[in-house]
Amino acid sequence: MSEFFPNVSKIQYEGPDSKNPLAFKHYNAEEEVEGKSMSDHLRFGAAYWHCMRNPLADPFGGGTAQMPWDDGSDSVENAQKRARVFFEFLDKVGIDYYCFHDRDVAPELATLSESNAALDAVADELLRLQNESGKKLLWGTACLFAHERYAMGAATSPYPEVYAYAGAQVKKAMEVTHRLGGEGYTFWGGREGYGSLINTDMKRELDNLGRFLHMAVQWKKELGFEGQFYIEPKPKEPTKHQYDSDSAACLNFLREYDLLDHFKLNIETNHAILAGHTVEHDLDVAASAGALGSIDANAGDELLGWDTDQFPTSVYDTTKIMLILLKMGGFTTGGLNFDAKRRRESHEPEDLFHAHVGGMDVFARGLKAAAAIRADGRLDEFIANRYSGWDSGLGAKIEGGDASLAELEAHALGNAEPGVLPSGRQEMLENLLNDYI
Ligand code: XUL
Ligand code: CO
Repeated sequence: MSEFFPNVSKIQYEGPDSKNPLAFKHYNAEEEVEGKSMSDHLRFGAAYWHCMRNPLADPFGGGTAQMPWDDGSDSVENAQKRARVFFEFLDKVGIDYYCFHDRDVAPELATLSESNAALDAVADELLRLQNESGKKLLWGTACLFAHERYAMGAATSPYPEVYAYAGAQVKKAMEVTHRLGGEGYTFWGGREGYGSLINTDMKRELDNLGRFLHMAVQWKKELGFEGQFYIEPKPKEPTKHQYDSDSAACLNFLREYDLLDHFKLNIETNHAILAGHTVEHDLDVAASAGALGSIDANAGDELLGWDTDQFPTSVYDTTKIMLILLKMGGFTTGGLNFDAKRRRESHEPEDLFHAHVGGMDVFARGLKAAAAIRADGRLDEFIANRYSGWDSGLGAKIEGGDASLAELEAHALGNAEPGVLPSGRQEMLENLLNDYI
């Protein structure tokens, strides 16, 4: 069997003292943290689109990525060969899951039937590779944003013919995801939004999006697909306003259209930041609604206000993410999908490994730090204490739903002023966090 990455052997855990750049210093798949292996906690996934299809272009210049295995053609053979390259990468880097769009794995051809046939043929190869390697599909999705027919949206297009094409694509992508044993299916509203309200009937577009997702729920039942549906929030880019702008907007949309039972959220780090939040904010909003499903792990750049899709490198950020995940009890169907690309300068195949190894290690450190903070207990204890007034007396009565404004008034009139409040101790708690990082 030919090797596509002859210079890279299987990445091993060598511990924190290792100087080998292609070794894990912290991610030790089998090591247990809070009674579960690191690989079970983290459930890493690799993004087919960034690893195999991203040429690393930018608005000022074309692609730089070296892909010596790719003949640049739209042939099924080329697509199948890419799948073999990808599985060698997964095996060597030690990532168990992957995610794809229909059009990443297989070419878009002259007609929908031809594209569907190509997708089936590539799915045959993906299934063979999965069976051979034990690798699994975290989620599949349909690319409803690249082709020019989707320039004005897909499920929110002003044009029913486009909407139908998008429906056909989702139907097929779900079928393939099901065939590959996918544990989830993601809807990212690539161009579901607007460039200007001046030419947009927003209410009509949102109603149509609601209908579209109900059709997907119906098809899921007919298929017998038991994977989890996710919506992935993003506030802007490519459109100026995306309807699924953040966790709160998605949850509101799902409630309004009676879809909340069928969907969870797939939160992407840099999307939350583009929405003007921290990632822990959007994760917490989703988790509080019982709807935190999966994570697209990446990072932005503090000085750039767009979706740079960089690999995560901040232990501080991963610690905060892991604190929320551990509190939630961990993933069920979801995982940490590296929706991240190398910089344009990192064009060699080997850079794919450096990027993922770093991302895996930084999440392993975040996991260990978060577990240590939980074991220490002072952070949780502080918060429990801060809100302990709600556990009994007046607080418990209010939380039990038994209080009226008249009773609150009687209480306030009959008691002294709340007085000087205890400190929030933000800096002390930030120091505590840093003690473990
Ligand atoms: C785009 C993005 C997508 C989704 C899947 O910003 O994150 O790649 O994750 O369509
Ligand atoms: Co994403």
